[in-house]
Amino acid sequence: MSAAFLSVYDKTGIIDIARVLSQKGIDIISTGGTARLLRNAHIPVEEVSDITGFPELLGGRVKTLHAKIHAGILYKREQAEHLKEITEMGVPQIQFVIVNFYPFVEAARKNLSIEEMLDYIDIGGCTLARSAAKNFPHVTVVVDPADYKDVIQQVMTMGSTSTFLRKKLAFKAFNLTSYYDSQIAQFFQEKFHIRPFPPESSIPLYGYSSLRYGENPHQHAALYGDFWNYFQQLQGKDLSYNNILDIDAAVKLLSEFGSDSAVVAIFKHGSPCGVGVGQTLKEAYTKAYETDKESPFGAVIAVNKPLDFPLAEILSEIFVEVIVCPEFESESLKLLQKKKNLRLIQVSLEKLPPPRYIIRSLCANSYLLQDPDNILLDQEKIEVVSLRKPTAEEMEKCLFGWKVVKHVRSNAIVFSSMDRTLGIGAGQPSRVDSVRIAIEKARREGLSLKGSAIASDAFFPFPDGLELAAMAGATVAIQPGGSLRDKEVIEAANKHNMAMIFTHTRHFLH
Ligand code: 93A
Repeated sequence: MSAAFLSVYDKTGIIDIARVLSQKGIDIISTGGTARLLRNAHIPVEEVSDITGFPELLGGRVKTLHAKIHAGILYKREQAEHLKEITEMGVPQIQFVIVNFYPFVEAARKNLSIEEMLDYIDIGGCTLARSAAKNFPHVTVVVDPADYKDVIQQVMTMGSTSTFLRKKLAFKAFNLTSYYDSQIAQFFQEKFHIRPFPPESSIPLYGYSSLRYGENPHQHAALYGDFWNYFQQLQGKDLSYNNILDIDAAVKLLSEFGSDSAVVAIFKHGSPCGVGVGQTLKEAYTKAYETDKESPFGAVIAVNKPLDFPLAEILSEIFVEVIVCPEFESESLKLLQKKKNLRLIQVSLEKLPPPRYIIRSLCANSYLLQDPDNILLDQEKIEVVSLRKPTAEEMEKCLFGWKVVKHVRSNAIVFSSMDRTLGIGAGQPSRVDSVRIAIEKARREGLSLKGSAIASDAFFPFPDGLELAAMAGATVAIQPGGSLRDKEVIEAANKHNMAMIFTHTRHFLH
């Protein structure tokens, strides 16, 4: 004989679902208040205490925490041993668990005393939900009255529920119990003035490692997830929070380029200060480094090939914080190991899964979540908007600049040739300032922007930035387009005989 266990605080809709189950010949077992309500609605109910032989104890603190109830939920239907045990012990065969919990979260908003709040911590209900969710191959668990209609519909038509629905409901149950407990933990943390780290109990606690500190020394920090399954540290000080951010940004940039040529990216504060491509790592590094010889002090340097001796020699002479590469050749490792603090990180770029989500935390205990920006340029969609078409070479320069600009903090401007950056302007509230900075840096490094491409992560809102670029020597521009003043910007390009292409894709990076 199959049974349904109903124990709900929020009694919305419970009579309807109980009636359907009962009409289908399923026995209803309930706790005090729920049983009373159903009985008043003329639905036959058995009280849990009649089955367990125990009254509800301690004023209701122990109602359903009984072996007979949990065995009735947890037994494996296909296992002879389990069936034998439950038959011998007179355990009910519970196929449905419909439960919702004492409203701890709502109560926490009411400024009650800790004593009062303890009474809102549901123990038995959560345990029922967890037992039922664990045994989802056989048991349907419903923790949200919004799901009653699906269960009713399936029970009416099939007499039972589909595996698909049971899986979904089991997920919901564990999702709710984990949230519910996280809220209790948070309440205790606040009330007991505990400042553990990590404090966000809503973030899963598996696979995290504490960092020495956060963005600044007075901030606690931790790293979550599978990072250390992919990155291997061979030596050096522990990675800092900021190192990890730069490593992440640098490997994302490298992933744009594949492994045909050697590529070197030098990162500081979340933006590249130079990117170079070459036959050898040394050549690629030189191009990257020459973009901005001032900034790489204390940088993260990421390369896409095994680190060879010629580059290791150069890097051993300057102060960098982290070197990231797929592998260190043994001679390089020997040399670099002399710098004890230098962090050496190995990572297989091809095996590195891209992020599933980008998460940013906000005030008001809120989070922003978005997909990662992993759209690649669709060359079919490129639109030439200037009178003059870009030459094949100019196109190459644009494509290089576009790959880089996506990884520069906004407003982002990159001057480039076909295989290297020539000037980068990052993180300015005004786009024209980013252009000015990129030009100024190129000038400082003695680099000519004549014949260069300018890449802009978002449209030029005014012609001014483009005019400056043209005057500095750029002959081609790549940008998403889409400004109200596109017409004026295109006219400016034409006036300077510049070629310009629109990608119709924006790559803001805030
Ligand atoms: O105090 S409890 O954690 N102890 C229990 O054994 C227990 N079992 C179910 N509270 C328990 N419940 C909760 O009682 C359910 O989660 C539900 O919220 C409530 C339903 O009680 P009643 O049917 O008496 O209104």
